[in-house]
Amino acid sequence: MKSTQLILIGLAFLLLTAILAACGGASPVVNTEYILTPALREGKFVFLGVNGPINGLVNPALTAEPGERITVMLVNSGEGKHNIVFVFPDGKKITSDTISKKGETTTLTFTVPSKDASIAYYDTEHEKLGMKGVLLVGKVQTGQAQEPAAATEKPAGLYDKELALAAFQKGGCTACHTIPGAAGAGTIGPDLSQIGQQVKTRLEGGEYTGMAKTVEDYLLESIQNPDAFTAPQCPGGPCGKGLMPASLAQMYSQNELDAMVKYLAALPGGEAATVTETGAGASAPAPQGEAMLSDEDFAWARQTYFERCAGCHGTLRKGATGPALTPDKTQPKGTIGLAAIIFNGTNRGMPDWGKQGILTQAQTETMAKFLQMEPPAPPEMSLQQMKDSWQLLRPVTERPTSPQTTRDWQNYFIVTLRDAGQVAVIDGDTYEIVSTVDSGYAVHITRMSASGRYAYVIGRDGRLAMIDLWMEKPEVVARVQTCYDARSVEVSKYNGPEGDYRDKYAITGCYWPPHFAILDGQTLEPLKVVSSRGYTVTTGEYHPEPRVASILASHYKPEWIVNVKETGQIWIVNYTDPMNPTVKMINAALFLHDGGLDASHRYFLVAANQSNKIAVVDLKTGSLAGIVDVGAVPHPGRGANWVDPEFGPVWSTPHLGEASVMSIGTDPLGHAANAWKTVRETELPGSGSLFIKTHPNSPWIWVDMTLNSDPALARTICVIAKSDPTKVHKCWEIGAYGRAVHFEYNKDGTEVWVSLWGAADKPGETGEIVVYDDKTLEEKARIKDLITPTGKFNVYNTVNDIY
Ligand code: DHE
Repeated sequence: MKSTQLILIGLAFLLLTAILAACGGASPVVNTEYILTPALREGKFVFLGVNGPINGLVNPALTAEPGERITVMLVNSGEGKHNIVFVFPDGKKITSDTISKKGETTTLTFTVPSKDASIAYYDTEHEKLGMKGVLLVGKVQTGQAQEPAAATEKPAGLYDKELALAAFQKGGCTACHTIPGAAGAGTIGPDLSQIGQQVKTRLEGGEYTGMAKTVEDYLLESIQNPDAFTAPQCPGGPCGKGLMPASLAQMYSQNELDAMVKYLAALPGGEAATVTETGAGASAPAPQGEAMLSDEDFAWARQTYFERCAGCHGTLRKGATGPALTPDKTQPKGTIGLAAIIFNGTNRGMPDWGKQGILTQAQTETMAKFLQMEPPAPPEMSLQQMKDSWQLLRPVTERPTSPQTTRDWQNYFIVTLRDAGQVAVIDGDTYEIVSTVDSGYAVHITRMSASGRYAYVIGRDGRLAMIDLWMEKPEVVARVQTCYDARSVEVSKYNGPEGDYRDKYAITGCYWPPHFAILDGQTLEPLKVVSSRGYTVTTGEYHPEPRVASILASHYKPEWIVNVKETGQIWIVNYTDPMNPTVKMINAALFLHDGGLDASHRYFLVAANQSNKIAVVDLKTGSLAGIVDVGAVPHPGRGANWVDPEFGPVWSTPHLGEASVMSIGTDPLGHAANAWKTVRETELPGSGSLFIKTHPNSPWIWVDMTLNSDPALARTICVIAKSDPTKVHKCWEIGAYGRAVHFEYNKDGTEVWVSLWGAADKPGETGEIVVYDDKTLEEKARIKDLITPTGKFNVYNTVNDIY
C-alpha cells in the first residue's frame, strides 16, 4: 500500500510542477496537460493515464481542440526505459527524451494542427508490446483528418467511438451489460450487442411504453431515465425496475451521452466490430481501492465482506454461488459499476444491499473499492484452538434422563432468528415460544441428533451450540467454535449391523478455514479436523479454499456425505473410527452446495449450483449414480420428493437464476428410463428461489422466490399440485413487507410454516412465521415479532429426512 501511495504523492507533486511550469510568464498558454506513466497490464506494457479524465485509463485517447497547445508529461514508474513519440498526419514526429530511472520525467509541449487530425503516439521500444494510443484533434473519422460532418448524419466515427468506449468504462457499464468493443461482459442487464436493431423493432412493435420516438431518443432515455421502460428480458430472468442506477447520467457530459447513444444505435455491427485493443474500450482502470481506502474504511469493508459477501463469493473471493471477485475481475468493472451492483442487486440472486437499507451508497462505494484490492489473508484454526473454545455447560450426568416436558417435543420447530444470533424453540402444536437460545452470529441451520433429543445450531462464525430439547425449557448444554466461517452441521444417524451410532458424533463443515471437524455428539468435544483443500475435478488444479458446503448423514452406513464446493468432490466419510476416518472421494461437478436424500434414502442429490447440475450419489454402493443437467443455479435446500403422475418418483429443485422448478426421476428400478434425468420443468412467475418443500401426505409442492429483485415476488410463494404439475396451481404474497423464505412441515404433515424475513431494525416488520393449512392452503396463524426468522427445522422431520 505504501509504495502505491508514494508513487501517487510523487505524481501529484509532478502534476503541480507541470501546472506551475505551464503557467510561467514566458511560455505560450498551454490549455491541456496530460500525464502518462508506463504500466504493466495483463503482461503487456501500456501507457496509463494519471490525472483528470484519463486517470486510470490504459493507452488513453488524448483529445485537443484544433490549434491548441498541449503538454504531455511521461513519468517513469520504474518499469524500464521509455519515451513518447507523436506522429503528425504529415509524417512529422515529435520525440521526447528517453527516461530510465524511477520517478524521472520527460515533457513535450507542442501545438496540434489547426484542423481535425488523428495523431498516433507510442513508446519507441515498447510500441509492439502495446504502448501506443491516439491524440484526437477536433472531430475525426476513422483516423483521417477531415471536415466535421453534420452530427446527425455522421456514422459513429473514431472520435465518437473512443469517447463512447471511454464513457462506458467510466460508468462501469460492462459490469452489467455486454457491449461489443468494450472491455468486460456483464450478464446482469440486457446484452446490448444488438441493441440498435432491437430498439427499432421494439418501437415498431408496440411493447414499448416510454416517451421516445426514435432509436436515439430511446437510448438516451434508457440512460437518463432507466425505469421509463425496462427491457423484457435480462440474462437471469425478467429485468427489474430500479436495477440500473438513474444517477448514472449525471456523471456524463452531453458529448459523452451523444457518443454512447450513437455507438449503441449502430449495433449490431457499426464501428464497434472494428474496435482494437489499443482503444479506450480495451482500457481497464488502474487498481484504485488501495490508494483510496483509509485504514478505518478498509477494516469496515473487510469485516462487512466477511459477514455479508464471503458466503457466496468466498473468503478469498474466488467465487462459488456468486462470481469470483478477484482484482482482475473487479478492476475492469470500476468503482461505479461495482457499487451499482452492490446497491441494486441482480436477478441472479445477489441481494440489493443498498435498496434494503443495509448499506448506504457511500458504503457500497467503499466496498467497491475494497473489492478492487487484493483479498487480505484470513487466519487458520487448529484443533487445539477448537478445544480451547469448547465449553461443556452441562455434563451428560447432569442432564435429564427422560423428557421433562409434557409438550410433544418431537413437534418442536427450531427457528433461526438470523440477525438476533438466536434460535427460537417453538411448540408446533400451540405456536408458543418455549425457549429463545443464544447461538452463533448470523445463525444458519439446525440439525437434530438421531434420537431428536439434541439440536445442533451452527452460526456463520463457526460457533456451534447444542440444545437439550428434553429440558423443560430447552437450554444450551455445550458450545464450541470449529472455524471462523461455517454453514453446515450434521450428526451420526446410523444404527445397524455395523453398530449404533445414534447421538454419538457431530460434524461441522467450514468455509474458512476450509475443513470439517468431528466432535463428540454428547459433549461437542473436538476430536478431529480434516482439511478439504485439494484439487479440482475438472483440471486437477490445486484450490486453496474449497469450502465444505452441505453435509448429510447416511441411513445406510456409518457415513457422512461431505460436499466440497470448489473442487467438486463428494467425500464419503466413514466415522466408525473418528480419529482415523476414511474418506472416499467421488468426482462430481464444481460448486457443490445444498442437497438432500431421495424418498428411499438410498440416493443423495446435491446441487452443483454454478455448474447448473445435480450430482447423484448411491449411498449403498458409495458411487456416483449420475450427473443431471438442470437450469441456471439450482438451489434445492434439501429438495422435495413426490410421485409425478407421468414419471413416477421424482426429486425437485427450484433455481436462483431462472424461473422454474425441475424434477428428476429417482426410481432406477421402477422407472429406469427416467432415472437421473430431468423429466419435468414447471414454470414459476420469477427466479430467485431458495427453497422447495413437500411431505408424503401433502397434495402440494411449495416453492419461494426469496431473492427475486421484485419485492412483491420476493414475498410471494407458489404451490404446485402433485396431480397437475404442468403449471403452478396458485401464488400469493404472504405479507406486506420482507421476503418469504423456507418451508417446513409439522410432524404429521398437515401444516406448512413459512418465514416472512423482515429487517431487524424495523419494529413491526422484523419478521414472522405464517402457518398454512396444507389441505386448504388457508392461513391458520401468524407467529409475530420474530427477529428475521429464516430456516425452520421440525424435530421429527429433520431426524427422518422428510421432505
Ligand atoms: Fe444457506 C442451507 C450455504 C445464504 C438459509 N446454506 C445451506 C447449506 C449451505 C448453505 C451449504 C446446506 C447445509 C447442509 O445441508 O448441510 N447459505 C449458504 C451460503 O453460502 C449462502 C448462499 C451465503 C451466505 O452468506 O451464507 C447462504 N442461507 C443463506 C441465506 O441468506 C438464508 C436464506 C438465510 C440465512 O440463514 O441467512 C439461508 N441455508 C439456509 C437454510 C438452509 C440452508 C434455511 C437449510 C435448508 C434446509 O431445509 O435444510
